[in-house]
Amino acid sequence: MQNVQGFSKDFLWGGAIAANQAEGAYDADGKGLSTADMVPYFDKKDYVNLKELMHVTSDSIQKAMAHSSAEGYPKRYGIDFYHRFKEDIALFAELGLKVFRLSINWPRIFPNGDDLTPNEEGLRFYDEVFDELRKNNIEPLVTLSHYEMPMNLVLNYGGWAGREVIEHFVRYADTVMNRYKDKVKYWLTFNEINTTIIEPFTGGGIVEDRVDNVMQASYQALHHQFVASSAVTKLAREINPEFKIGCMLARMIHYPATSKPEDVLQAQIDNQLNLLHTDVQVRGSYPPYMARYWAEHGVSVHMEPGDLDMLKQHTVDFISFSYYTSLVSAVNPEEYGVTGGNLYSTIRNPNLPRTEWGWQLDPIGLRVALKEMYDRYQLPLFVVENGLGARDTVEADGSIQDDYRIDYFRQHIQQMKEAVKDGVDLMGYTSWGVIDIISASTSEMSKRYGFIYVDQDDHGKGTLNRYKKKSFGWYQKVIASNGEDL
Ligand code: BGP
Repeated sequence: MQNVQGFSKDFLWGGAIAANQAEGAYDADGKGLSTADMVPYFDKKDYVNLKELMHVTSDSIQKAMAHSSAEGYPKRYGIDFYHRFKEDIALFAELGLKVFRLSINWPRIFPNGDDLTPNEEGLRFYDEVFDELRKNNIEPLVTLSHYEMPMNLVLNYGGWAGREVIEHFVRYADTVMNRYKDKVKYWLTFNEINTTIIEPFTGGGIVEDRVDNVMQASYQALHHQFVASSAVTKLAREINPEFKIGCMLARMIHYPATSKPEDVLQAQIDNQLNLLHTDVQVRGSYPPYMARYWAEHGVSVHMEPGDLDMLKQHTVDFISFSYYTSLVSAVNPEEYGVTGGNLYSTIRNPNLPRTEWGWQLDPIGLRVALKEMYDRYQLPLFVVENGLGARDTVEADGSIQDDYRIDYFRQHIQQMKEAVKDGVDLMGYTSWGVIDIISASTSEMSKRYGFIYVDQDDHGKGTLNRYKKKSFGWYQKVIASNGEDL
């Protein structure tokens, strides 16, 4: 029976980051180049045309591969978490985090992806990080691939469109799950797996100008990720039956622009295309609506014998997702104005405020998403990303008065609590960018999410000192009161 009063007493309050946006040290201790290392700082501030912002081409890759420093490539230097993790984890402990979501940087472990033996120095680094977390009573929640893969797999296998990548990923997962089997219990296979369709390079290592048909390549890559994810789930259960394996979706809830049935139908289609991913990973099979969609778009996904069985037999233990904004669908979208978001732009919703980056803020949408996903799957849910990207100002006295961030979190956590009272089985919540990191979509440092401020500008200048923002004390109170004191 759910606790109608609010969050369960073992609710996992936490914070999240990703290796490629935080660690830096992009070529230290044997690490190979990753897809994230190819993304330059982008000076144009067109936050609506995100395709352009996140776009990586054969030419830009060639340039990046020849560029042998971190300058101009912010994800290569991150916030130097690689060298400062002890200081950061001490701050997380002070904040009261019970769980910390991070990712393992795949090319730190297998620099080329297809190497047969792992890089010991990379493995040692995560041993130290997990030990430090455990010492501070913080449970790690680990994503195996968060928006990066070894570049060699992109150049030589076509990224995830290449079937061989499954075997390389499984070897990587086998290595780290065995190594950390007593240190890590919660694992996610792919961050925002739907990104492979929306942003094929970031999600699937697909260079769009190197394939004939981007949509075809993306769905093929996604299929390989589904199979890899199931194979890793199977393996995980053999390595340690106590492991809990989750899928991870960028939940993009679509509202119809009007009550016109055509718009309602369009919103339903868009919601289905988003939930396709959890349908496969939770229910264990492709939903019936995909056959027609693929046929109408000339997509034909090649599947090997045994693939569908693998998907069926090894489904996840829990569902995690990110939630930042809601989207709007219309049968004639060109009749409306558009706004940004980090994965794609959407129609403007006149009922919602927007950030400078065009993200529409919708706390109630989080409750809707939670209820609807629990209705659909009846599996424990975990909100593993939610947060506000904003520019912060350091006052003359050194303080950062981020009341806007407190308001954002208060409203979202409030709605989450309502969903729990509605009966949703919610395991935990990890706020995104618990400490300021490099933005995934814009590579800016100045789009900040943290409760902890990092002194660094968009061009990598600054002391890298960490400072507590006003929101730090607020979130500390929220955790200490188990979500009662908002
Ligand atoms: C999610 C990603 C994160 C992340 C966050 C905020 O889609 O999983 O890696 O950074 O969005 O996005 P951004 O950094 O673009 O503001």
